[in-house]
Amino acid sequence: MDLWYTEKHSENVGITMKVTETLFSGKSEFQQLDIVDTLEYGRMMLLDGLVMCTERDEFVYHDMITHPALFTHPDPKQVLVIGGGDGGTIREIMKHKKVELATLCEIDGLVIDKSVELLPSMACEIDGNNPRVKLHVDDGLAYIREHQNEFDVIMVDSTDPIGPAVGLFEEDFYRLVFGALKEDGIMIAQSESPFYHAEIQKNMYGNLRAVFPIVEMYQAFIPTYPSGFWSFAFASKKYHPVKDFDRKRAAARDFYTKYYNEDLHLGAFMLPTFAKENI
Ligand code: AG3
Repeated sequence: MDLWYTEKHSENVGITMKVTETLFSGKSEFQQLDIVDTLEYGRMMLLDGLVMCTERDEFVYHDMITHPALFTHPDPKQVLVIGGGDGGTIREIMKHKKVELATLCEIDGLVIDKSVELLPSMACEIDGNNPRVKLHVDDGLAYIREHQNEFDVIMVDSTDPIGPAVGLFEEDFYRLVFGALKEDGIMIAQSESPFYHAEIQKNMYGNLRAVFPIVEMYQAFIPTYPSGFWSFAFASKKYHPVKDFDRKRAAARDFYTKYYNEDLHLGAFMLPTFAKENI
């Protein structure tokens, strides 16, 4: 039998992959979770039918949601990840020796459990064995309300703004994030595709600008996401991701990054005209 999975990226376009095996399929209190094996991209996690990550291209997303902020902030010690239950973001954060503690606040415990079981290359640091990682199964909004003025960097590793993540794109949430950061803190959030999601971006970046003095967009090429042209928001109280970037420290990193490097850090903030119009 030939089994193919399609995620529609618009009414008329989608991405289709040949599936060899369904490893898990089930519904949590929050969403539908599926983990399947594909011929081209390896194991793949879907939430409510949308591609979250694949073994083959997750390095792009997880390098880019973490390293630009961690090489801009001079001394990131306390880091919070909201969402990110697959563990890929925490895995990259752990490569930074300056980080004393990374907290993962994921609303859906099933995503963490199934990632540890079925996606070990991503979830290797969230299996409960790393003392520098703290796991919290909780709503991100509720969590940061109780943890004001605590973090150097906060990364919002969310799904699209439908379902449980809607609140993570709103101004009220960004105000709470602002308060949860120390006075020179940085927030990163995945910010959808400039090609397909102009309206979502305009709304999201408007909300960020209402709260943070420095707001920039940067891009990454992620083959399995809508259009492949993906983006992240860099919202900051003090440090600018290009002007305050410590190129020497990034170049001297003592770990391998398959996507990120000190040249790409700067290049990622250079945007095509149509993307600039969304921020
Ligand atoms: N976060 C999901 C990005 C959104 C993808 N959207 C889509 N396929 N329509 C990824 C989580 C990885 N840690």
